[in-house]
Amino acid sequence: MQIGTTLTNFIIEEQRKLGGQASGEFTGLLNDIATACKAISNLVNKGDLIGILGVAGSENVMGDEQKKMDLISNDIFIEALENNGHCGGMASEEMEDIYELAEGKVRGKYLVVFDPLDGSSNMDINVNVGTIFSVLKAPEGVKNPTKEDFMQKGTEQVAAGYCVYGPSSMLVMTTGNGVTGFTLDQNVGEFILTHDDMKIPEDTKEFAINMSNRRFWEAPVREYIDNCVAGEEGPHGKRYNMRWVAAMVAEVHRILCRGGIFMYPLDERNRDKGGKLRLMYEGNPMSMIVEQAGGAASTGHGRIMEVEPTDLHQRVPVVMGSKNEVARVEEYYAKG
Ligand code: P6P
Repeated sequence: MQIGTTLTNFIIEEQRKLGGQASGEFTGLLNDIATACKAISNLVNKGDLIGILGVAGSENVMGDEQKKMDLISNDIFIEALENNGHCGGMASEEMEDIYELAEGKVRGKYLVVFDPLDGSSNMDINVNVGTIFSVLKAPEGVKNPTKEDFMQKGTEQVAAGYCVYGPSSMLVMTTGNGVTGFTLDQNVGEFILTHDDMKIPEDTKEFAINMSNRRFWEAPVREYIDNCVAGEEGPHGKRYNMRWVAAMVAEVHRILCRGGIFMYPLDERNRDKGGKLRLMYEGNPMSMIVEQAGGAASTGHGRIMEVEPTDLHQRVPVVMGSKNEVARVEEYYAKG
């Protein structure tokens, strides 16, 4: 029986391509992230058998109610990343400030920003949830990074990825040379290469947006979606399908598999906050993945990865997926 290419082997092979310049620290970091995702997958799959559903009785810095698994997943990431000397600091949706490694821990040169369990409200209804991660480099020589050291544009990311926990657990990542997908073999305990060089079709007939917010949308979004719903007779001349899973990881994974467009635009409710989704650990990592797979990732007016961050929990409007459909939405915004 063939084991296949494990994520560990794949990462080591990627390091080997870099020749002698690679220290192995990046390889170690990605393996630490994979270990965290395996541990989270193991718990997510047990659900109520181990009493991990429901709320934790606390809120995160954005005032979102935290689920038990939000906090458990956050702790798993911290433990996986702070003990091996590859990570110099972390930031997470579930922590107000950056996480400074405990005294005595060896600090690596990479900063990791993550949403440990995106879409966690789906846990209680047994629907997809996921982990999103973004890897930045700490400024040269910085051993005790500050929040300012995390304030890097999405174009500075050295790696990004997600793990979607669904019928199977899949880790999808990029280090800047395309997008690769690995499926977790629960019995072997390894992520196995199953999706080499994932590409997003340039066109699509499938959109993902929370339609219940239509009355809050700006005019360009309302016009674009109304014209999608108009079908073949409408100005887009095609019949669209709609999906909404309420977990960005699941929407983006579907788009990587078969194309589509995912939108969480600015609306009347979230305008003063700058949007709903967060730039550093949702918008930027998913934008790197989508662009590396040949798609586009826009605020509606320009690349998400060009947005200059000023806060760990800064929000950003999101329009990402099949590049010709994203361009169509940008035309609606440009028309005003
Ligand atoms: P709504 C999950 O809470 C999340 O941050 C994204 O993963 C998801 O796409 C979106 O919010 C869902 O938002 O308004 O439909 O609950």
